[in-house]
Amino acid sequence: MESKSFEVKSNPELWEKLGMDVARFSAMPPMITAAYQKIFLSQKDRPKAMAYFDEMVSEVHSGRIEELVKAKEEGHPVIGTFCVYVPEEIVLAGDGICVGLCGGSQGSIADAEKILPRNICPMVKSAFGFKAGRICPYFQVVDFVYGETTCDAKKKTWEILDQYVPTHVMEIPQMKRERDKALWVEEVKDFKKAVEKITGKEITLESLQQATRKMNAKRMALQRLNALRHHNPSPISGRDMLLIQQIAFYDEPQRFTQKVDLLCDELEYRIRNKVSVAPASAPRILISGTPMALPNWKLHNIVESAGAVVVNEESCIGTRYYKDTIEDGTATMDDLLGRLTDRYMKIDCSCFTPNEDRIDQVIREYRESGAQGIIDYCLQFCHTYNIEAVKLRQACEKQGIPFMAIESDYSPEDVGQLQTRVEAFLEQIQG
Ligand code: BJ8
Repeated sequence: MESKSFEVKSNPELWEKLGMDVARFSAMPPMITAAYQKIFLSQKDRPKAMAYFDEMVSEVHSGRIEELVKAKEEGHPVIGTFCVYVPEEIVLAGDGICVGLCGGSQGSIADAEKILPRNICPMVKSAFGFKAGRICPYFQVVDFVYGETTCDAKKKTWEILDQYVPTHVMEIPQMKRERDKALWVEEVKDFKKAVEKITGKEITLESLQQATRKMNAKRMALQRLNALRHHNPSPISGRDMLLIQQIAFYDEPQRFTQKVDLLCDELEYRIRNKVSVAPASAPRILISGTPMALPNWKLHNIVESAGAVVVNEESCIGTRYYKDTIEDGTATMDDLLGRLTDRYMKIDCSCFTPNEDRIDQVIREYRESGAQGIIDYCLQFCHTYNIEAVKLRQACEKQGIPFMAIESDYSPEDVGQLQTRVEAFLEQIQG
C-alpha cells in the first residue's frame, strides 16, 4: 500500500454509541497512522499480500468494530481475553467471538495510573487504562471479559476491572502435575458454562469439534508462515510478522487463516525467485519473552532499523500461540475437553514452575529459525520473565548462543539507549 494513501479510519458516531470518550480517542487514529507509515509502509519489497493486513490496521477502530457490533446484534457474544490460556475454541463453539484485549500503548497508561500503582507491568496498565478512560472500542463492545491468574498484577487488577466491565477469572495452576490438570479441566468447564450462559445455547460435541478444527487450521497456517519466514534471506520482515501475529487476536479466524495461507503462497514464490526483504548477510535475531501487544512495535523497529532481521518471536504474540494444536478424531465431550486442556498445558509461560520446557523451546526455535542471537524482551515489573531470563542466559552460555536481555516499557524514553545496546549486540554477532 502507498504510504500516503494509508489511514487508520475513524468512526466518531460509532464510538459515541459505544460510550467512548470520543474527544480523546479521536487523537489515536492519526497517531497510529503516522507510526504505521513510518515503521511499516516505509519498508521496501514487502509481500503484496500484506495489503490485507494493512487494511486490517486501517479498519482496526472502524470496520472491524462495525463487524463486532453487527455480530452482537445477531446474537453472537463478544468475549474479551488477556491471555492465550483462555481457550478460544470454547468461545467459537458457543457461536461467540473472542478478542484479545492486552494493551500495548503508552496512550492509556496515565488513565491507569490514576487508579492502579505505577510500578506494575505496562501491559496490565495499558489494558486497564483503555477501559478506565473509555478509549478502546473493543473494551466497549465486549459482553464480558475473562481474565486469569497467571501473574499477580493481572489477577489483582481483574478485581478492580470488574467494577467497570463484568470480569470472570480462570484459575491457572502454576505447576503441571496430574492434580493441576484435574483442576484446569474444571476451570475449562466453568468457562464453557459462562459462555453457554450468555448465549443461552449448549455447546455440543459437534460444535466444539468444529471450533477445534477452525482453530487448528488457524494455528497451522501460522506455523506454515513462521516456517517460511525462517528462510535465509528472509522473504518477510520481522515487523510484518509481528503485525500479523497481533492481528490474529482481533480478526475473524476463518478469514484470517485464508489470508495467511495466501501470504504463505506468495512467500513460497518469493523464496523460489529469491525475493527477500534483507540480504542473506543481515544478522538474524530471535526475540523471546513477554508478549508485544498492538501497537507495541518498539523493539522490532529498533532491531530492523539497525540492519538486522527478526526471524522468530518466542512469545504469546508469537509461537506460543500456535505451536500446538488439539488432537482431532473421535471423542466424547470429556475426551475433547481433556485434549483441549492438554494442548493449553503445553504453553510454557514463565508463570509456571519448573519451566524447563520453555528454555528447551527457545533453544529449539533458535536452531530452527537460523537465528544468530537471542534478545530476551521483558516488560518492566514482570518478575517471572525477568527471573527466567537468568536460566535462559545460562542455557545460551552453555551452548555458545549470543544472548542479551532487555527490560523496557512503552515510553519512548529508552529508545536511544536500546538502539545503542542493540547495535553493540549486532556487532558482537557479526564478529
Ligand atoms: S501465557 S505470557 S499471555 S500470562 S508481561 S501481564 S505475565 S507482568 S502477559 Fe502472558 Fe498468558 Fe503468560 Fe502468555 Fe503479567 Fe508479565 Fe505483564 Fe504478562
